[in-house]
Amino acid sequence: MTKLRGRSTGPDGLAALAGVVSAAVVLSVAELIGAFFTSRATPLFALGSTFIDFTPPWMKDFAVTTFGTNDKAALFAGMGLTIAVLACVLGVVAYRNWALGVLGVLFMGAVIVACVVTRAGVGSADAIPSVLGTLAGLVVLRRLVVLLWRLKARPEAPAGTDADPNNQGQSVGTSRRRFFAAAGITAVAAAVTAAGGRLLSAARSNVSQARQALRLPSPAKAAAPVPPGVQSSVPGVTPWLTPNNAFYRIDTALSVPEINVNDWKLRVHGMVEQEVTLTFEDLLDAGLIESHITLTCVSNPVGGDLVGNATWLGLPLRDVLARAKPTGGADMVLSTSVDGFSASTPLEVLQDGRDAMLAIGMNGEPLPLEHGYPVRMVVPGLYGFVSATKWVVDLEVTRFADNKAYWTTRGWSEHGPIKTMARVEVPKSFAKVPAGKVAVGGTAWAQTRGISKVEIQIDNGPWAEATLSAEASTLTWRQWSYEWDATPGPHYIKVRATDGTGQLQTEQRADPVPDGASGWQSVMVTVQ
Ligand SMILES: Nc1nc2c(c(=O)[nH]1)N[C@H]1C(S)=C(S)[C@@H](COP(=O)(O)O)O[C@H]1N2
Ligand SMILES: [Mo]
Repeated sequence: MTKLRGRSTGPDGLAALAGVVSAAVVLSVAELIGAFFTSRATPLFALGSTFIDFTPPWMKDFAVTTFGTNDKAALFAGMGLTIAVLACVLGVVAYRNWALGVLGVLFMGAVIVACVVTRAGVGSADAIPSVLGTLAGLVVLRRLVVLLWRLKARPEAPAGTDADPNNQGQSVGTSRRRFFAAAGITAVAAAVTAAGGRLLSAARSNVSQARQALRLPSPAKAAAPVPPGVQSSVPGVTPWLTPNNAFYRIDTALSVPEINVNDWKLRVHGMVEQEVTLTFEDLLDAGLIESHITLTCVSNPVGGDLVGNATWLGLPLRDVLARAKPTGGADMVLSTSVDGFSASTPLEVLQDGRDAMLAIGMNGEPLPLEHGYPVRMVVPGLYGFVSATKWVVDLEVTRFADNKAYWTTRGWSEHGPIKTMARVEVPKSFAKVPAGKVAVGGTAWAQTRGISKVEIQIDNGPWAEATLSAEASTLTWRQWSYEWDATPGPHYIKVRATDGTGQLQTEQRADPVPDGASGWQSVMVTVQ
């Protein structure tokens, strides 16, 4: 008790607390009012998205390697901490010099509003939640600071006499309690307001229900049947077909865009003879195809799991382009999502006959919201960052010389063909296994080229061929298994693949930046 009531929590400490509580009010009020505006326009989402846009490639790479698909949670945590520190400073400034504090708060409010209104697909009216939130925060800050000034106006208790009932500690204590009560009540109110805002926006959004009610047509051209034996015989190897809820998710969207199918439109323009606009209805009525395609993220490290295999339903992009008729000289299609992400895909790849599509279905369901509902691109053989635009709304036929995509302006490559890769999944790295016959298994991929061989090397022994599982198509990954006669001690299992053209996977180690990781994976296991 003495600690709280004594000089250890000086006025600056309390002022910092006032700052944090006021910041919570800014965010929660904006969150609540934001339920009636574009969901991506509340301060936290807008600040976070802006931060992501300015993330240098090494930091994106670090975030994905360190936090994997939890990178967004990590970003929110980091942002929360930064905001808390800034709020402490602003609280102290406001306590010492109110006018300066107000300026600081208004400046922060302006930064938030700037982040909000510069988001793609966000209108200037979307600034309203942030503006009202900032004003509410200012009112609360004023109230708390006034309480602190009153506290300061009282004569200080003489040192070491806190427990003496006859000194002024009583009234200082009362003021303190009043401050803590006000701060506490406001903090609780802010938490309730924020939770209410989240619930309200969830209730107001009906996109998720609309998705559930949506029935997709069957394809005009069904996918080639999956041959038996695509799954590795080794227990514990990844399922050959990745269930939607286990499919990796990578994107810059902090708040998943919510698009109504009735509002969705795709504009195809640029270097075309005929500008084309497609509605969702148009897609449903067109000749849809279905295809098994393995998607891979360029940020996937050697041995990583940012890769998944699904059955996609969609309209071939070559059909879409045939309607628009690209003019000579065009060599790229810049696809843009509703939230401003963009990808540059070579025009020829979209016309060369591979199953590149505007996908609406994933494993027999409409696309899950976080995988691009209602429409995304899927292009076999290219990393997602140059091809797999989710929530896609715009295709511009253009030239690499004239336009740059989202990640290309941030240090990543312009082109992104998928590199041949093999991965050991069983046993896991650093596993302890009993001596004798050990089942080794995993997956390899080289989309559009296929996998013709996977080899295993134990320690520095000879390379031995693994048994390949059946191949569904060259657009999908291929699993493998190998029986290892393990002797006690520590051992290294190394893996490498050869693609369908006979090209051996490169041993050359490369980081994901700028165009994908490479190298042979090696896992260490202990045989007992
Ligand atoms: N709108 C949008 N689409 C996007 C991205 C993005 O950030 N925004 N990321 C791309 C990247 S880098 C990859 S690897 C794939 C991942 O798709 P998935 O999340 O469905 O697995 O989406 C691509 N499409
Ligand atoms: Mo990616």
